[in-house]
Amino acid sequence: MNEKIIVLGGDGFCGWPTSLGLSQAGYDVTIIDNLSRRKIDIELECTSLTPIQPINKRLSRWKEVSGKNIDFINIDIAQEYDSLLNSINKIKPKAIVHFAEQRAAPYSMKSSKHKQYTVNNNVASTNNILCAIVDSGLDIHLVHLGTMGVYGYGTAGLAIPEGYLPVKVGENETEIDILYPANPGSIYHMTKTLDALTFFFYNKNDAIRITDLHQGIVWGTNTEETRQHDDLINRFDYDGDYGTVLNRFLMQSAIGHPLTVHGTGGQTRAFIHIQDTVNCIKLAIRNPPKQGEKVKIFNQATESHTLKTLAKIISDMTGAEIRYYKNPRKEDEENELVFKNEKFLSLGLNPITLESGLLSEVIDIAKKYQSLCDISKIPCASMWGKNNELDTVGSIEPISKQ
Ligand code: NAD
Ligand code: USQ
Repeated sequence: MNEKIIVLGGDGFCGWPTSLGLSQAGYDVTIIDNLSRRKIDIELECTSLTPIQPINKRLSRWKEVSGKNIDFINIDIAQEYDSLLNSINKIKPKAIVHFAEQRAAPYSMKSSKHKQYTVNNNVASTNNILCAIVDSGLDIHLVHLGTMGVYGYGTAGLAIPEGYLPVKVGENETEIDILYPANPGSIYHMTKTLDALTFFFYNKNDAIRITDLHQGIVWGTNTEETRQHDDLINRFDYDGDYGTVLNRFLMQSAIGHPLTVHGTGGQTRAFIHIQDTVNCIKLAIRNPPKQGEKVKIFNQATESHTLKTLAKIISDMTGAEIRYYKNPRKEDEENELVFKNEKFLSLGLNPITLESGLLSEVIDIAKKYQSLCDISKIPCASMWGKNNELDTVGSIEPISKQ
């Protein structure tokens, strides 16, 4: 019998291609999702640039294309604890992959309601899953999608380790490993740092086997499986709340919009292609922590770049104009970022980098569906504080706070 996996949040940008990738790899996959991301599209009056199909159409097309079945259960895991527990007891999965959180930093900063929703949804979801694993009495490996943003985006002065920082304490300078100090840059990122403490506790108290993947910004749309049929296409967020920077720049270049660099463009961030997200999760599932081992933390990112470098690469490829906008966020206008990622490399990850030619695939997809783009949704209109102001005009010169 195939090993069973539950994918929480399996209808989302990372969860959908991962569910297909795991199904293709021979796992018996069940998606649990409350479709809240589709409801947020309605709230924001914006859709994915790519025409994503309803979940049941996605699944029936996958069955037709691959011959493989994926089950779907609609549960709000932050609010419907009994249904979550019943599903876990019935399915008895080997692993649960947890994508089911509100993941956009700008959306989490939009208003007090959005702050409350993000905290309530994300913190309760993670706690409920862990509670349910304990209640089930089953030995289930939890694989969580965390973020590189838990480390903060100031210049760290060291290569950021994979989760734990060795420090020397006391007169004898005894060396201990502590969780790397949390430094969230948004309410969303704060929920991820709270997740990390929650994992620490359940691992210590209940010996739950947990892998926390500190993922960088995901780019790309298609994977080996989503390419197999138009109805399997992945979502592509381009709006000011959910669109992430590299995919936004690629899409902007495709439709003739200036590339929207915030501030000076000196911010350095970590990146990973969506196919590598899928590959990393397969590797994490195949390499669970041992019984009693502390939470396993991987940095799930393959390269880092400043935003101005990314803009220059895309502008050189496409001739797109680069413009600088007043930064809606409170963040360092420049930072260095060096991180370790040896753990996935040692497990055999062969990273897909910007040089791999896939940048043009994303531009082609954006061109193909450009008629579905609402240009009015491009500006980042969620502000981090009262002193941040909406800038829809931009400048040809970098904008420094000084
Ligand atoms: P997404 O919003 O596209 O997908 C999240 C999915 O979870 C959605 O389908 C949503 O409906 C579901 N969901 C949310 N709350 C739920 C709840 N209470 N009950 C059931 N389902 C719920 O986000 P994504 O881009 O796929 O990100 C997935 C995970 O990966 C997130 O936890 C995010 O923090 C992490 N991550 C994403 C990126 C990125 O660039 N997209 C980078 C690093 C980490
Ligand atoms: N930015 C621009 N122009 C834009 C959009 C963003 O300059 O048009 C800048 C932002 O100011 C920021 C950087 O690009 O400095 C990254 O912003 P982003 O929206 O691409 O990414 P972020 O908010 O960090 O969040 C995304 C995902 C989140 C994940 C995180 C990984 O939405 O779920 O956790 O990437 S990480 O950044 O490593 O923390």
